[in-house]
Amino acid sequence: MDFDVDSSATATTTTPSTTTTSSTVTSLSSPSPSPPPKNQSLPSDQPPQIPIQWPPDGTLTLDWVISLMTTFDWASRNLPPSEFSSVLPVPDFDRLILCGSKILHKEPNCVRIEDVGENSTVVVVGDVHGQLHDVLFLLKDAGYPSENRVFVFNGDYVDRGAWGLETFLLLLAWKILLPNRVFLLRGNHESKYCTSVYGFEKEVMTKYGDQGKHVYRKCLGCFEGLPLATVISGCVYTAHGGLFRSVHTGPSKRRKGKKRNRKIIVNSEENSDGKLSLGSFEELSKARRSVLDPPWEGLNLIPGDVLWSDPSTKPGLSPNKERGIGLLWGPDCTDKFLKKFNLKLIIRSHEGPDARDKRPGLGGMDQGYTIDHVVESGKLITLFSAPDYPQFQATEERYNNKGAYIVLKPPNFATPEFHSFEAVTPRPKANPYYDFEEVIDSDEELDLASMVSAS
Ligand SMILES: [Mn+2]
Repeated sequence: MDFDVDSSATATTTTPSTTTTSSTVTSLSSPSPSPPPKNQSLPSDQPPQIPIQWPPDGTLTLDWVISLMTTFDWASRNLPPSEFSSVLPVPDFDRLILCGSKILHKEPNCVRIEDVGENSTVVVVGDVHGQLHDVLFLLKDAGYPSENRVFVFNGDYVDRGAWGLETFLLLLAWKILLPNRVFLLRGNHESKYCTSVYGFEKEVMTKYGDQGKHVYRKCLGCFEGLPLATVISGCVYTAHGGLFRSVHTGPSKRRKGKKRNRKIIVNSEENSDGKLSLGSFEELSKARRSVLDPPWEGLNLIPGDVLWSDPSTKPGLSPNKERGIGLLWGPDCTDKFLKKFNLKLIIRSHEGPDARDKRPGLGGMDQGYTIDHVVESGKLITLFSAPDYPQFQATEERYNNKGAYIVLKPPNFATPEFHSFEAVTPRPKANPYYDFEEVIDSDEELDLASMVSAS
C-alpha cells in the first residue's frame, strides 16, 4: 500500500540567477515550462495495520514513521474522521506528543544548523496548512529526511486544511526519529487563537470526541515548544513571518548624583528618535516563546514579530496595522539585517495566494514562492508549500497555486533551488472545520477583541 504519486514528472525545478539586480519580483520569478501532469493519487484500498501502536521499547524507526504516514493517508480516504481514535488511540498519541514536546522545548528560540556536510542538502518548506496529501507528496519528491537531507519546516502545519492533526503528528514523528536533521518552527497558526478560528480545534474535537479536549490541550502545549527561527550554515535565516524589533534594555544617560542609574528603554512602540529598530539574535534568544498566543503588546513582542510580520516594498520598519500584530519591513531592513549578521538569504513564509491578492507591489504566489527583496547583501524569499490553497473556498474560482519547497546545497547555501509542485488530485472528500465563507475575507489579521475574551 502506498500513496502512489509519480514524483519525478510532476515537480519543476528552477534556479533563478543570483547575479540579477532587478528589484521587481515578477521579473525574477521564473516562468514554469509546459504545465506538468497533475499529481495523481491512487486510492489505497488495503487497510494498513491499525491501530498505530507506539513501539514497546519507545524507539521510533524509519519503518514506523513511514507506516504512520501510510496509515494516515489510508485513513483519510477510507474512514470518517470520527473514527480517528481507532487509528491512533489516545495513549499512543500521548506518547508521540510527549516525546516530541520534550525535544522541542529544549531547543533554543533560534536553532543554528551548523553540521551540514559536503554531501548534504537542506530542504526548506513553507506553510502546509493541514494538506496531508500534498505534504506526503513533498516528502517523497524531495526525498525523506535523512542524515544527508536536513529539513526545515517554517510553520503553519494546521488550520484551514482538513488534516492538520495528521500533518503535524507525522512531522513530529520525523522530528523524533531525526532530531538533528528535522527542524519544526512555529507558525502563527500554532496558537490558541488561530486554531480556535481556523479549524484545528474543531478538527481535533471531531477526531477524538470526548477525549478531544485533552488532545487539543496537548497539541497546544507542544506548539508552545516550537522554536521560532533557524540559521542554516551561518548564511540563511528562516522564520515563519520574518524579522523582529529590538526590545533593547540599556543604560540611560547618567543623571546627576545617580551614576549607576539604569533606565529600561522598551522599544514596544517607538524609541527615542521615533523609529522602531531591528532586533538582534541575542534579543531573539531571550524572548519567551512558551506562550499560547504571542502577545501584540507589552514586553514580550519578539515572538509575535517573528510569527506575524510581513515584508513590504516600502522602506522602513513599522507596525503591521493590517494584521494588528507584528511588523512590516522594507528592503532597507532586509539589507541591514543581512549585513549586520553576515547572512545572505532570508526565507520566510506566512503569505499564501489569498494574502498576496491584497498586497499590491509584491508578487503573486502561483508558483509557491516569490523573491520579494533583492538588495546588496542578499535576498528575501517568501515560500508557501500548500498547493491549491485553501482547501475550502467560498468562490468557485480557485487560485490554483502551486506549492514550492527550496533546496539549499553546499558550499554556497545562498543559491536556492526552487521546486514547484501541483496539488495531489483528487483530494479525498472532507468537511471543513471552520466557517470558510465567513473568514474568507478576514484572512489572518488578529481579532483583538475575541483574543482578549478567549485568553
Ligand atoms: Mn502564517
